[in-house]
Amino acid sequence: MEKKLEIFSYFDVPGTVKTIAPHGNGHINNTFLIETVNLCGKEVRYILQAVNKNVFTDAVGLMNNIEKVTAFLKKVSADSDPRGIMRLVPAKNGLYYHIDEENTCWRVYDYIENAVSIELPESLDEFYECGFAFGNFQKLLNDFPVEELTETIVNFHNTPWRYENFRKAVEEDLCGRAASVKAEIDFVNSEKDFYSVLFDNQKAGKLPFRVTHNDTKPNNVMLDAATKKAICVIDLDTIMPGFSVNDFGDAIRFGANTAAEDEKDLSKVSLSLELFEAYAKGFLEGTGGLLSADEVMLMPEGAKMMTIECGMRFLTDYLQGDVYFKTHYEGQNLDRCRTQFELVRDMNRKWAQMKEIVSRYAK
Ligand code: ADP
Ligand code: GN1
Ligand code: MG
Repeated sequence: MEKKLEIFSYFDVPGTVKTIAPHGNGHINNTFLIETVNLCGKEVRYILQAVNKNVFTDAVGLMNNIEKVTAFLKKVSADSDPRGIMRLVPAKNGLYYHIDEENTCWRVYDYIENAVSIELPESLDEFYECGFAFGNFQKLLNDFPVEELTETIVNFHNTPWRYENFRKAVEEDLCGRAASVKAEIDFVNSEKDFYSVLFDNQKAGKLPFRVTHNDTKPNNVMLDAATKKAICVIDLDTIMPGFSVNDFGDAIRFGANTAAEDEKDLSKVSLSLELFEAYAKGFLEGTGGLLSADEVMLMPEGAKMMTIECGMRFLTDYLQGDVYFKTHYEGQNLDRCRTQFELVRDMNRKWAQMKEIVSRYAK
């Protein structure tokens, strides 16, 4: 904890640090909750984060994106809740980050008080709220000058590229694991004709690029602890041009699954159509009518795309020796990939119902 204390001292925070503890369930960055007592004796909390440098190779570009996006949101948002937009705490060097001697980029955010982030939603209303928050986020950023954004992870949701990358990982088989996951590899190959569907629609003029969040897990939204109303969209590292339907879909793959992302008992995995609809309603109401009928009709494709893509990414990481996603036990990426593929199978079975639900919302 010594190191974190030193890093925190580079930020412009008056007062004394009381405690530092690891925080949250993110798969990428290292997140810590810092409790301080300010000069008036009041307890003030912060989030200290080390940006994952294996994942984000241009941390400065990433931090510039976050500065620009949060400043833009401040201009366009009518929200009166001060917790509604993430606030970066300035460093003493005049920037909003500190780069340490190992070239790791650190940042500090105000801690969002009296709030919770959820893993699996406990009610339809909670998931509706997450949908509204991400839909509204897309609406607020609609006029953001996209050319000012650095692409923090190139090809992030380019599923055909992800598939090529997966094929390479299978061929290289760095850890000698490919033979033991033949069924999973065969499943990825069996869906190969699907991977270009969104780009095909984009080329046909039916699916525009928008400024999207690209990592819309429910635990990337803070809800008010008492009312469970959405307060703030967090985890702003992957804001880039993308498809609206992927911001819809990534939340479905995580939150409308009836089981946890790493559930071992696959009989527990299924798509809840009730949660699917609650999120769709929230998301579309949040966008305030921004999306075209074509985009709305492609929401099921977004859900399936994000689920199979994420499964493919977990399997690729398993084949490459678990070097990308944080894992807490051996084989966790394989468990994660299996739940995603099981969910895709269930989506295939429920395809007509998913289409029917969104068709009710298409103008
Ligand atoms: P990762 O990129 O690793 O997912 P996140 O930025 O999503 O990292 O942070 C991990 C978790 O920490 C979030 O899911 C949330 O629970 C918590 N968290 C992050 N930032 C804040 C904040 N400013 N206030 C309160 N909780 C936060
Ligand atoms: C990662 O950072 P986190 O935990 O919110 C990942 C997402 C995956 C998700 C799978 C930058 O999200 O793309 O969908 O794990 N983020 C990055 O749970 O790769
Ligand atoms: Mg996160």
